[in-house]
Amino acid sequence: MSRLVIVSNRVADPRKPAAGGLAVALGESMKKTGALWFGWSGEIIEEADGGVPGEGRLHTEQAGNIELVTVDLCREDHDAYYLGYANGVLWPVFHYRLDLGNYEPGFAEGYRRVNELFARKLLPLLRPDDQIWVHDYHLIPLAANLRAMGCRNRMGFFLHIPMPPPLITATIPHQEWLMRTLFAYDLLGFQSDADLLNFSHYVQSEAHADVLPDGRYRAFDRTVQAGAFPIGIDVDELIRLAETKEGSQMFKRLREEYSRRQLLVGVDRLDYSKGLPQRMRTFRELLTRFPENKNSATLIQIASPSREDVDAYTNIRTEMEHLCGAINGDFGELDWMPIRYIHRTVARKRLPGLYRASRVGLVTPLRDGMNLVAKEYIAAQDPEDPGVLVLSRFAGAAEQLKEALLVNPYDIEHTAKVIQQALHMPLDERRTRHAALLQRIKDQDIHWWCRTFLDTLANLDLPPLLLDAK
Ligand code: GDG
Repeated sequence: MSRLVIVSNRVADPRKPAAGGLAVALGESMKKTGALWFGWSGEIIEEADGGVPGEGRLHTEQAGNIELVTVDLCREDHDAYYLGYANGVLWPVFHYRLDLGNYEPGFAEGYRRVNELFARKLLPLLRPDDQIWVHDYHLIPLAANLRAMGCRNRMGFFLHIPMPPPLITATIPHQEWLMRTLFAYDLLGFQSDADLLNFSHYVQSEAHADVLPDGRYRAFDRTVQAGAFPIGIDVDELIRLAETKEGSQMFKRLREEYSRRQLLVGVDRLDYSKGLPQRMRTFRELLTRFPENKNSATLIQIASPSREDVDAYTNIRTEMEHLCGAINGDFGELDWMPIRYIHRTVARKRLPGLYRASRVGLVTPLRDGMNLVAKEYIAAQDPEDPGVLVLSRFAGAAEQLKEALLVNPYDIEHTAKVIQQALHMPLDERRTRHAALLQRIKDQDIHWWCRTFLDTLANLDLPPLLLDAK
């Protein structure tokens, strides 16, 4: 069995409780074969302390049979690669926010430099039969760098965020180069069929790629397989967490506190892609249009701090504080506030109880690769008395979760009506919808996702051409 090599911007020890679902799931795959996990250490070396662009010290740590190898970045590289090109250009544009793209000269160069640095540091650690799985928009050109250095291993790439339509992609500075580098992989994974279709349109219209009879794409003297692999969650872990002492205590406390009221919940990173200001305006519309919700419907919104050194994130924080303050000021009573807004990260073990106590889960991003909160909300429900998921049709999850109430989050009036419908949905209908949703997220959970991607990569019938890659 070949060894698995994971490359992602950040690396987590899968044995530690703070590690997210992805780290745990990848950890399980890695444990089977032994593995190497490579990425940025999270350390930034200032110029005054010897940080040099394109250079970085390696750190190695053993976590069971998984080797964690990380590299430091100097300030200039970090700012251009991570804050600049990855989170100031690719993140907004891939989420259709051309207005938020910050196209400063030097960002693309820093991004290239760090990917080249990663390739240079990783190459000597590779064995000939390793399978390499690269994650996300920070590292798109990594395979091309590795190939240029002579690497012939099987390489797959998974894009966690949406793939936009061709003309949106075309706005990205250096996009021809960037998209061309995707052809250095053997397998490309997207979250949804819509993303796959956008990729397919792009490479056919902009790169004049041929679609081969077996569905692979051929351009730039390379052939690549592409597919939709919707990421899932660890459903069993969520159910287990909901049923732990702490989970059920959280649930009971909230149910008691809100016994005469209806709870709604939102859990998001504070990111402009998540549609939070629109959600707050929709909640205000709900209270105005259906006044019986006053003194009753309460929204708990957790907005965990994220990327606070990027300007657009500071702006959304201010906007949220203003909106929540205004809504609470206009509608609040001495003993009731419509919105409980928490701008902090809440402990993971508290989330399932919170989801379960909430009659409605609001997952209304303006654009989202998948959105795992939608799946966590379903997994945490009591099947006998489940809540209702209100889900944006612009989340990748909407392709799978058709039995949720799907909304257009830009349409505040209509979304408010749908939330009202969710608050009043009869028990029978709630159970039927929930059962179908739960089955789907169980069938396609995080373990299914890892297995399917890695099996596809391992079983690709690679023609000799690929092994002679440039
Ligand atoms: C990217 C893509 C794709 C949130 N607040 C807290 C907290 N969370 C956890 C949630 C969930 C995770 O963070 C967020 O996952 P999402 O999928 O919703 O969104 P992104 O972070 O944007 O992730 C996305 C994903 O990658 C996977 O491919 O689905 O589309 O954008 O697990 O529960 N966890 C804790 N406290 C919080 O306050 N403990």
